[in-house]
Amino acid sequence: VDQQGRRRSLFLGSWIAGKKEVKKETKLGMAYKKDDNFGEWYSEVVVNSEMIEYYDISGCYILRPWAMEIWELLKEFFDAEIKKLKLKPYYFPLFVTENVLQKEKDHIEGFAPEVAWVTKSGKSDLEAPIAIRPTSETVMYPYFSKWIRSHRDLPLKCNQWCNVVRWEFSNPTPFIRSREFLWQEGHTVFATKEEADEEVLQILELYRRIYEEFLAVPVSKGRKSEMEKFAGGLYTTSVEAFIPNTGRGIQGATSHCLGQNFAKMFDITFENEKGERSMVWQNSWAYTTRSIGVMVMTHGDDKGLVLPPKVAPIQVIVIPVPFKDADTTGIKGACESAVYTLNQAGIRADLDARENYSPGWKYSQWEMKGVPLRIEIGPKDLANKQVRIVRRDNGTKVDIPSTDLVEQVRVLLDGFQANLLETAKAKRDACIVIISTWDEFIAALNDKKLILAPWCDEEEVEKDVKARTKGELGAAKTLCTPFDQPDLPSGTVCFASGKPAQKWSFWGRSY
Ligand code: 87F
Repeated sequence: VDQQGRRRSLFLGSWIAGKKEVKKETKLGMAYKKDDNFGEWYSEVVVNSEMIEYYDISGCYILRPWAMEIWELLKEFFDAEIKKLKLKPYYFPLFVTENVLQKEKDHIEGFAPEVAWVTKSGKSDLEAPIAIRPTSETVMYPYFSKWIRSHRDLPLKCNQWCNVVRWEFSNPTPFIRSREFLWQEGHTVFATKEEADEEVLQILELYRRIYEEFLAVPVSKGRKSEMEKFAGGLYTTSVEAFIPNTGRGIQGATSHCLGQNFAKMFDITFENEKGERSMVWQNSWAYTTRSIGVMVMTHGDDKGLVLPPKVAPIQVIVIPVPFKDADTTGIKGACESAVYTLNQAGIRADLDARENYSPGWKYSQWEMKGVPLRIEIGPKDLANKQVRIVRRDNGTKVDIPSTDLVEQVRVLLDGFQANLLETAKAKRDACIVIISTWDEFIAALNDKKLILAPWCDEEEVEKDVKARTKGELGAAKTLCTPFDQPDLPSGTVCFASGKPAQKWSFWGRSY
């Protein structure tokens, strides 16, 4: 698909009847509808909302302030939380030598095609090619080995915010699958498995909160199957979201217990209290700018983006509505004062005082950008000492006295945030089907459902399901085994093998 061709916006000219002049306004419109052509709709939303600009390297995107400010808000929350857990900030180099990268051989094997290499400086070949980090285990762990000597050096808790490069070949999508992306990667080292186990879940809970409390996206916490876990680790936990329009699951973030595999490979040992050499226990965990894409897909509508207040760079946009011989100065003053009052109360409000656009044009632009609340102040509002507030999620309008501004806006923003999560949860839940047989499984899969199935938990069976569902849309696989398990009556059998079921797992196609 021609990426550039997706950058489509409608240019509409409007004729003001009865007037001599033609009032030319370019209007950003949505050409695609979410339910008709989801892929094109998504590309259009991220571009028209000014989050993304396409770039001339496939799979690479420019993140504009409207996206970066969201990332910064997520970062602010997460960074403060992990600092409470005593994580320290680090920055390791972007580059890694072939030698070191290969140290992780068994686990890097499947990933090798995605590693990007630098082979030249200017016109001359480098002595040896240098890889660009796809993740930083091999960059960091040789130094962990050096820095850790005794139990007094533990735990070591490292986090870095950075970019990574994975040269993907399948269908690049802004935020969701890009060849370079931003993330945080946490790498921690403990003396005991118990400490590592505990942290895996603490971090997973923070990831749940990012999705549910900030992005208003419902997720399931769970454990990955042996096939789907990070092969280098002991076990993998994740938060999993679901996109009803495509019927695909999407991994929101992962928190791994690496066990002692890397400790063996990189010789990370310490002298314990008894003076004996012991192997460390490690974790690693990450979430990425993909989370922004999941949020866009979940809440966006045919008018564009819909932003949860907690991550909206602008929560309230104030628009003056002067018409006829209105007191323009008075209206502008009332707007400025509203913005000031809201800002003083810690609410992200801004004034759109541009004079070369009509109020109507501004309404659609801020709707496109997903701003939760719009405040309109016109002559009538000015006279009545009130403002009109319009909600982006359901379009409802209320007139409120200016004196109640802060209080009412707070109530509306909280309600908005809660409503988005509730609505998304209801839509997600409506897609969940509990099945018990292979035929029901296939029917549900074709119906774009999120499938909860009793499973024998055997790798061979998951392989078999993958093989039997292979096709244009991609194969079905386990998304996770949710921690929240329904009853599993004894005698329940696996939907795919007929063997005794061990657990309920989520299955489906995924991103
Ligand atoms: C792509 C190329 C090379 C994923 C890759 O999940 C290596 C890899 O190791 C690779 N894609 N992975 C697994 C990453 C595991 C782990 N790393 C730290 C995480 C969380 C953060």
